[in-house]
Amino acid sequence: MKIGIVCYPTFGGSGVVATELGMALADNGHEVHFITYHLPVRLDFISHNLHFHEVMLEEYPLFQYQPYELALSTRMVEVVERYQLEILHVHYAIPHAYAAYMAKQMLKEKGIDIKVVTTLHGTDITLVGSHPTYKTAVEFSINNSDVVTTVSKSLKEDTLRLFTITNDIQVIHNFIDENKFVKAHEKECQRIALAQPEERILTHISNFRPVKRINDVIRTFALVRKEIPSKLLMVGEGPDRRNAELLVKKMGVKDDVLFLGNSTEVNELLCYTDVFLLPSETESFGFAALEAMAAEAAVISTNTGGLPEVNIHGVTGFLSNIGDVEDMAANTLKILKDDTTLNEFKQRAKAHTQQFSLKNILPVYEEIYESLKEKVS
Ligand code: GMT
Repeated sequence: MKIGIVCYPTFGGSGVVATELGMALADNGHEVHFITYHLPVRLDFISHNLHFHEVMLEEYPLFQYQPYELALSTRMVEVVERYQLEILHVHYAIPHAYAAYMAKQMLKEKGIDIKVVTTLHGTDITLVGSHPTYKTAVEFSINNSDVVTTVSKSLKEDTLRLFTITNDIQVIHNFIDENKFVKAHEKECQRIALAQPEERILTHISNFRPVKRINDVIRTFALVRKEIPSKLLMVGEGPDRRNAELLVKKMGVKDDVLFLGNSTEVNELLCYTDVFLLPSETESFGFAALEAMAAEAAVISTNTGGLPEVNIHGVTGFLSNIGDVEDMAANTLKILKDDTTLNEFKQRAKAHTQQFSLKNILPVYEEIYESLKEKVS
């Protein structure tokens, strides 16, 4: 099929998931067109089935804010017409579902019936989407999509609780392409480059926004390091990085915390990891934790949102209440107490990712696209 994918092209989870989906669809023979404001960071042009269409913005002195939705819907119309796309799959409701609705109406005028699939990812519903500034438009665009999916059961419940939804919502969990993690593991993992043989490695990956509570990562690590020699890898960039660096100094753990910036090679960085820390305030799914588990890391997370669907308490890691760094540190120490226990957690984490395997999830999206062929809007 010919599918347009609209997403944020950044390091955030929704953009990464959308890009991985597009690449997997292209590998499976579909023609995939990314429509976004720059090349998605995870996109590698390995297939002639992958295309990229940049959304360009025009400066004009009157605009305090450039009207991105207008430019995006115009670009969607152009690409759908030119490449005869059958589906527009938009990831993250704001403003993508709204722009897709407008594109659909414009195409209808031209006699083209484009089908819109909207995947809700998390903050487009919880932190941002339900805010009165956006709520009416978000609700409208969810109710007027041809198909709506959420990345967890928890996010579906949040959507139904926060909005008046008249459309069906299908839960399709995020997925991972295990092959990418197998390949990373086959390469020799040069742990010694980052830590001494007796040290454990803890990792956190995010966009360092307040919702990720990265100070809790550092506080948890500081408690763990008192008991066990260890290093903390902080992967990502964002507004809370500076404060986190100050906290690391204040807590006297500066020499054992490495801030590595953004990375497109997370599977290779994760091969070093024993325990992945995700103490978020809210998390619709926790894709970063799933990637860590695929790389054989145990997970210490909060028990919020969709995290309990990914991280199973006492099996793949542990869940704690938001902000309870003592509990997170105590649980980390339970995992790290000896090699046997650590390896058991790692193996169970890896095994649990099988239910989020690309080979199971990709056909679900393909079935949705196929089913829409028959539907008349
Ligand atoms: O929270 C982020 O890191 C970014 C955000 C996004 O939309 O890019 O992530 C959301 O979507 C991810 C992919 O579906 C989920 O794994 C994250 O849990 C979700 N973030 C939140 O709900 C805070």
